[in-house]
Amino acid sequence: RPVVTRPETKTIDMNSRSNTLADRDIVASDQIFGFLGLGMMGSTIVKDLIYTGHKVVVWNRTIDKCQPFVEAGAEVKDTPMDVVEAADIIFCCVSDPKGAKDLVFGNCGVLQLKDLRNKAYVEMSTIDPDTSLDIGEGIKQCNGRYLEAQIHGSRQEAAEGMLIILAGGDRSVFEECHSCFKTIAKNTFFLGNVGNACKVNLILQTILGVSLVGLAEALALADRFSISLNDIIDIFDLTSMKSPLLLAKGKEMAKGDFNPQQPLSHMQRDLRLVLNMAENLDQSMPVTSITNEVFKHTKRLGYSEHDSSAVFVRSRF
Ligand code: NA7
Repeated sequence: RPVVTRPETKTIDMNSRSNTLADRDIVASDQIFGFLGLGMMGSTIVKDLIYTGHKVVVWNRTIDKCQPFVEAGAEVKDTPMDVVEAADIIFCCVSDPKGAKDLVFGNCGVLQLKDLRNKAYVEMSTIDPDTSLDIGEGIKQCNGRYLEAQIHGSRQEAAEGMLIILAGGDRSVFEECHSCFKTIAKNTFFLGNVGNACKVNLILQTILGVSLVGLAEALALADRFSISLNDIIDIFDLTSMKSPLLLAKGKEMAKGDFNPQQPLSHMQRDLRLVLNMAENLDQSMPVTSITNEVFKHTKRLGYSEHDSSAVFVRSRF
């Protein structure tokens, strides 16, 4: 069993800007935007929203993470419910479906306000379609509007304003979020009803997860033959199989640099959600099942917080 050092905890650099932001010609909406969840993704998004002139009210479970945003001009609230009271459109960006549901249905959660008329709720946390339908229904029952806006991309892509937004639900909310989405994403898709965007996001994650395990196994085999991994990557780059992401992940595997761009725990969470969806449809996904087991095992080895490319470590055993 390898000795695993935890990846360095990064704090957000409030002064960094993506190169593309200045060229985007963003006219900030004058609505007040609430933001629940200041993890790596949430922080990066809120920092850019403030920079492009949006009025932002924030909350995070660990309150210390709010401080840099106060200094940058955001208002901080004590509970999710307080954020909803103060804002017109509320974004949520937390780790998983359970966290996303807690913030809506839990103590001091969004629905404690009871009357959400003139409010809109936008779910950015990666969740499954059923969770999104439940959240959407809860918001609707209190007369609010709901949009799922799944963010596809790594932390680096978030820092560069190059995410892809996959949205489903209330089209008017989608349109009212235009200046926010333009700030953080290179492309935005409206995919119809609630649930559709979650499905598309998880389908894309399936492609990514399966590809990473294939890449890791192939590089581990090369390593057993003592073939230089850098040579394999250079040759791979010349083939029609190459993709920017697989090249980048291959280089990380070769270097053993697993700085979390997309944490391994998030990848395994996504595969679990995919398999639950497939189970409900009796859809057979044998390769995805094995891929999930591989990520699960790598988690047990201590690589939850590392990048998904750390799956290479397990393949080398
Ligand atoms: P991080 O950096 O791991 O941050 C996770 C955030 O979620 C962080 O703000 C956590 O608060 C928050 N969180 C987690 N569970 C809960 C519960 N139960 N209640 C309240 N808040 C919670 O993840 P990322 O920012 O990279 O990713 C966030 C989402 O974007 C994820 O779904 C990705 O797939 C897309 P904490 O600071 O720990 O108190």
